[in-house]
This record gives sequence, C-alpha cells and structure tokens, in this order.
Amino acid sequence: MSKQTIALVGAPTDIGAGHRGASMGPEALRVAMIGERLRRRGFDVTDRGNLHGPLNPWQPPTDGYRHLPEVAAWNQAVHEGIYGELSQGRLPIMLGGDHCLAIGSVSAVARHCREQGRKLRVLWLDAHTDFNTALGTPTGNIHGMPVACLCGNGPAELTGIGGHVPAVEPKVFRQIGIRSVDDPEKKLVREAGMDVFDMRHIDEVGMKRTMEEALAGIDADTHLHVSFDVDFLDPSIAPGVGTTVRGGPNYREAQLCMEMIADTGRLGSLDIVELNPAYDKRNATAKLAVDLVESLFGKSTLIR
Ligand SMILES: [Mn+2]
Repeated sequence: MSKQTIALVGAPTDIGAGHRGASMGPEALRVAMIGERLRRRGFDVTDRGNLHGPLNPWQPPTDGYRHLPEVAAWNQAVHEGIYGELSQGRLPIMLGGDHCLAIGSVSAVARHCREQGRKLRVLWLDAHTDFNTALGTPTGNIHGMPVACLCGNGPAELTGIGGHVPAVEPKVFRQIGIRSVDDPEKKLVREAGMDVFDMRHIDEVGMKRTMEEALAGIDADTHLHVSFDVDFLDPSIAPGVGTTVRGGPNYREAQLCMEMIADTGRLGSLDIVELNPAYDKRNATAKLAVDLVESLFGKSTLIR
C-alpha cells in the first residue's frame, strides 16, 4: 500500500487562548521543517497554506465566553478545511493555533467517520482536560472548553458545528498527561465518565501500560485522531506554550507515547496546538514537536 498523502492546514489564531502568540504556531512548525521531515519519511506532503478568520479583538468575556463569535468563525473554517481534506482521502494535520480549534477539527473527523461507518478514537494529549463550561471557567477562554463543546456541553454556536449534536460521545476520548483541572471541571469529567490517564496514573504504571490502556480496542475499522496540545510535555523540554504546567511527560515518555500510537497503524488525523513562539527559545519547542510528529509517523531507532 502506498503511503498516504498528508495535508498541512494552518490555523493561525490565538482566539481562544489567555495569552497571545499561538497564532504564530503554524509558521514556527513550518520553519522547523515539518513538511520536509515528513517527506523524508516517504510521505507525500502537501501544504494547503493557512485558513483565514477574524483578528483577535482581545476583549474580556461576555456571559462566560471570550470572543465567542470569532471562535465560532475560526472553527467553522477549520471544520470545512479538515473535512475537505478527509473527503479527498488525505490525512490532515492541523497546525494551530490554540486548542479551541479542535472543536472544528474533531467535529470534522467525527462527521467523516459517521459517513464512512468508521469508529472514532480521540487521543487528547494535554496537561488540561479542556472540559470547562461558561459556569465553571475562571477566565472565559474557550481553549479550556473544546472537549465539553464537542460532547454537546457549550454554546449552540460551537456545539452545532458540523451539524450533529453532540459531535462525539465522551467515550471516544482517552486523555493522557492531565495534571491541571479546575474544581467544577473535575465534577463534569467524572459525570461524563471520560477515560482520563492523569500524570499520577502515568507515574504509577508507566507510559507503556498507560498507552496500552489508551489504545486498547482499536481495530482496522478505527480512525485514530490525535489532538496534541504541546503543553502535554514537561515545560523543561517545551517552554514554548502559554499555559505551562510542571510535571509533564519527559522526552523519552513522550517519544514512547508517539511510537506506540504509530505502531497501531491507525492514525488518521492530527492537531498540533498551543505552540506559542512568543514563549519559545530559538524555536526549540517547535523542533521538539516536529521530532515527536516524526515518531508519530513511524520513525523509530531500529527496524522493528
Ligand atoms: Mn488543551
């Protein structure tokens, strides 16, 4: 079987974030040669350029949400862009942008899976569960809410993107690397019954067993979507994010995580989000993200 065509889709915005700068993420990943490195691995890579949307007006929250109309516009553009790539048989990599954009990308993947009769599994690699709502959020920043919105808990402008409410059920998610959850959010995560592998779990059983658990049940009919929030990584190796939380996976744990996902052969789409060059040092976090993406696409030390 020939290798799949990968489509890079830039979404240069920080519309859902609490710090400016994730809007520069797509270009930092290109500067770190994401396209070339995947091409070198034998993939056919096409860079579709950037999506467009409203500028960040940098306003305080209204009714618990910051920039809701702008977030909706960006996510509509992402939904259409990612759905279009999937429909053409390409494997989309969304270059974010902040994590609110996963509302658009995951809803597009879910729509594609419904139409193709495929099962969906979403691996959410993140320090945060992103399951907040307008009632519980301390900030109104919508990058803390995409999982809730995708599960139907959020404003209609966002839950309705893709035309199927909810876009997904909580059971499709496996969250890995979690170490920062707001108190009201903890209750919601618990009630939703979402599978969360927090850092304590990784400490106790190791990354290998964690990934075996997160990947259990994936079969030939499963589309695997990875939503990679760069703040998943320990800030000592990945300073280039706005919302660092100490105590994340180290370099080797992150590599193992990516390699075990690659081993399934089921990766169908990817988000790379929250990379913030304004906080980075000489683009080191972008380079690390690209290294990890290479592993996610099958780079390994030995022929196994
Ligand atoms: Mn996130």
